[in-house]
Amino acid sequence: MGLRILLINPNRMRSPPVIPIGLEYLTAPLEKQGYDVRIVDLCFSSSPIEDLENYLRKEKFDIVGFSIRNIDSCIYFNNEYYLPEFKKLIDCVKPHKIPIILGGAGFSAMPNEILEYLQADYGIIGPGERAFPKFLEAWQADQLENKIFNGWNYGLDDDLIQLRAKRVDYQNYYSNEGIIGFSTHAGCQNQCPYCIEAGTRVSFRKIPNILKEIEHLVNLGYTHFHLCDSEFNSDLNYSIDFCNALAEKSFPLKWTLYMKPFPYNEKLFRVLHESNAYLITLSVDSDKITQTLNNYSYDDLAKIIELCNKYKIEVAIDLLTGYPYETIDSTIEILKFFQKNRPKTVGISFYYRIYKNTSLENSIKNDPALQKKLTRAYMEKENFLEPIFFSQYEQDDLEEIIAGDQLFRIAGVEAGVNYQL
Ligand code: B12
Ligand code: SF4
Repeated sequence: MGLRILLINPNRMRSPPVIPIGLEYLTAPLEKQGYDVRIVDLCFSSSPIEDLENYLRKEKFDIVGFSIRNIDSCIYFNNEYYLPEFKKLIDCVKPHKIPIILGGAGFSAMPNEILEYLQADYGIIGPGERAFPKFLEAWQADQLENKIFNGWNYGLDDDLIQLRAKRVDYQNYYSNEGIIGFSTHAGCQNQCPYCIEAGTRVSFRKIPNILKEIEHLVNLGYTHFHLCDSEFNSDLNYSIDFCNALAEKSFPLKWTLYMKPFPYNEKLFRVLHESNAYLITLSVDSDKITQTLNNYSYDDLAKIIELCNKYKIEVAIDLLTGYPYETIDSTIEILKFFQKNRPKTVGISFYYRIYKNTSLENSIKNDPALQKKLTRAYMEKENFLEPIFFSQYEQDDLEEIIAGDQLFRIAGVEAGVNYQL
């Protein structure tokens, strides 16, 4: 037997709870290498530190991995910052002198800063299916060049068939309004200037393998799914092929997905409908520069809403507005547009969470006028871990424009995600 690996899900955010599929997806490639893998899921634990300590006392491990999915809740109103809670869990592992490795979407956003803050030993950014086994090989051979391994260089292992739901108690999630995730690809080539995923290398899973994964879950009785791609439509042909293949299977399921406004065509919406997609969350910016960078315009938004109506798919807009140098007229224009071209809902965010190594960070760094519109003081050696947002509006400004129209809701003021609408 090879190494004994403990993978920990410290994510206790439960509105809604999210199955740690990142850790599940790592299990198969690690086991393929002969490693012994355990998952400890602390999501529903009422005393996570105690539970983790008990687990560590019971068994011996060669390396412990933490999945850092969320740094914080990313929304200004009622913001929650999770790293201090994770630090306490990491501190429990320290006395056992077991090396600690970090990974996950949150970790990948600011790996150096998080590694230092949490005082962990190593980290992998981006997808881990290929990178984690490579890391372990180099680690055991004492050939590591850096503490941080770049998983984007390795991509996904498209030969894997992920037969999941063995090591995580799905019932707990299902009965608390959590739904089952699956992914078709990783990465996004769009250029949203505030986004930690912008420009990440795209790699795809093989469609027949995804269908086997879904079939396995459906056979276990799970029928409600959330796509876990950054945005579904990175490659139009692939998206259409996936929907066609899923529709052909006629599984008794429904699914919801994130999409960006480009690329698309009518066929995409037809096959989405045929494959039982019932809700699209569409990421939209009112800022025209960002729209142009990502190849779409108001015409595309109008067409997408029309096609969703035609094919009976609900559309929920995730709207970001008030980007640096954008004017209030631009915000009014988009809100008026949605009043006329009505989707199911429009969630409005006008506070931009700032992350290191994004264009937004660069703009803020170079313009003291923008620094005056931050939600906390901009420190000389700002590391952006403790949540910091840019906003040029007050809630009242937006409420005035919305004027009580129930179509709109301000993100974070009320809890809930789109599929719970
Ligand atoms: C789909 C999604 C959702 C869905 C999840 C549906 C579901 N049932 O699973 C919903 C809508 C529910 C959701 C909610 C939220 N989300 Co969300 N979500 C995503 C999204 C698009 C995909 C996440 C995912 O599952 N990916 C697929 C899996 C396989 O990948 P993964 O978890 O990253 O794991 C891989 C690697 O990271 C790595 N890895 C993971 N763990 C580990 C551990 C080790 C040791 C190693 C070596 C490697 C490793 O290997 C894995 C396999 O390749 C990401 C963006 C993104 N593209 O990552 C945002 C994202 C994770 N979400 C985010 C946020 C903020 C939230 C919310 C807090 C929003 C809110 N305020 O309500 C909630 C949190 C809910 C919760 N309980 O945690 C942010 C986190 C940013 C941050 N500040 O940290 C992200 C990054 C989006 C963004 N760009 O801002 N989300
Ligand atoms: S399209 Fe979505 S995932 Fe891609 S860069 Fe923009 S916000 Fe990020």
